[in-house]
Amino acid sequence: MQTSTSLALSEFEHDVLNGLQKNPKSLSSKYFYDDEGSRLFQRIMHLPEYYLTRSELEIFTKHKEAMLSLFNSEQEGFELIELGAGDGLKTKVLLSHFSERNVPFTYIPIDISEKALDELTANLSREIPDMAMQPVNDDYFKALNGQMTYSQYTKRIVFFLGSNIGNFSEERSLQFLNQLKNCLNPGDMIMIGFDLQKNPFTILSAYNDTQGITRDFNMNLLDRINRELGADFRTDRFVHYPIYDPATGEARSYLVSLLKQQVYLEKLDEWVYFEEGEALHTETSRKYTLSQMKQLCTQVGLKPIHYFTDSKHYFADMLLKV
Ligand code: AVI
Repeated sequence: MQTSTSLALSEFEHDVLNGLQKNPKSLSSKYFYDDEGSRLFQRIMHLPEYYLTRSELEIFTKHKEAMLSLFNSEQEGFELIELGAGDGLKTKVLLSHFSERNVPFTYIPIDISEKALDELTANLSREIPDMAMQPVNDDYFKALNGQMTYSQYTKRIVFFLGSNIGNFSEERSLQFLNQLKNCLNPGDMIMIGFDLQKNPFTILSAYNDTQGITRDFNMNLLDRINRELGADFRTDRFVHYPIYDPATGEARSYLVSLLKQQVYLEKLDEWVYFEEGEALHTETSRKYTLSQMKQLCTQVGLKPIHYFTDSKHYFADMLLKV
């Protein structure tokens, strides 16, 4: 007889069940971003403690002219592909600048959240009406394999901003960069945003804001499992617990069970058990030194051509050539 769990599970169902049944427990941070999670992340980006977005915005504002001359050195125009575009706040600074300069380019934002992408495209169509834009609503790994086709421009510049790379393990980062490189041609470029190692208290506060928005963002993972898998997680029985380890450069977020408890996942007909004090790992946000950044990229054969930083040296965007 087939039990409910032996029926084909979706990737989400499979990963949630696996992650909650292993020891130590962990869930992938990619599952933060349902519509509610994407909305909470937009709020995080405006928090006073979350310096990452402001630092990268400063970099783009300060270096837009230098970036343009590196992107369009042969005046041939380009496709600007942004992976995980979100609200495009930082990129908008560049897009407006390029448009004002009548630079020939097409903007291709790729995002898994349809809502975030709709809002972004509506906003950009209003603010930069003459810009050519081709949004793609997909997981960017899938989009990378299937959707990256040539437009009228042969040169492609891929943006992977906001320290998104920091949410990957080292192995996954190398795999991702390799995969990206294989989709591109010699001469194409990649710009990657890295959060830099700094005062550990500055980093820790970014993941432990006083308004509790990051806590809600982390807890939303449990709410999402409740919504989608009919689970009965009680978020008041868990605590949001972020740490930063300067020895490894890893900020890690956990949800720690405040008591011995069991949770039922109705859709999967499975029980999950937590001990008092047991941790569920939900996210790693890796911070880099400049030499670690370069080493990561050169390991896959990408050539660093320039890096840009903000005035506090909190963040760096590295431009690489394929
Ligand atoms: C999307 N990512 C780069 C964010 C980060 O800083 O790791 C996600 C985030 N998690 C908590 N706050 C923000």
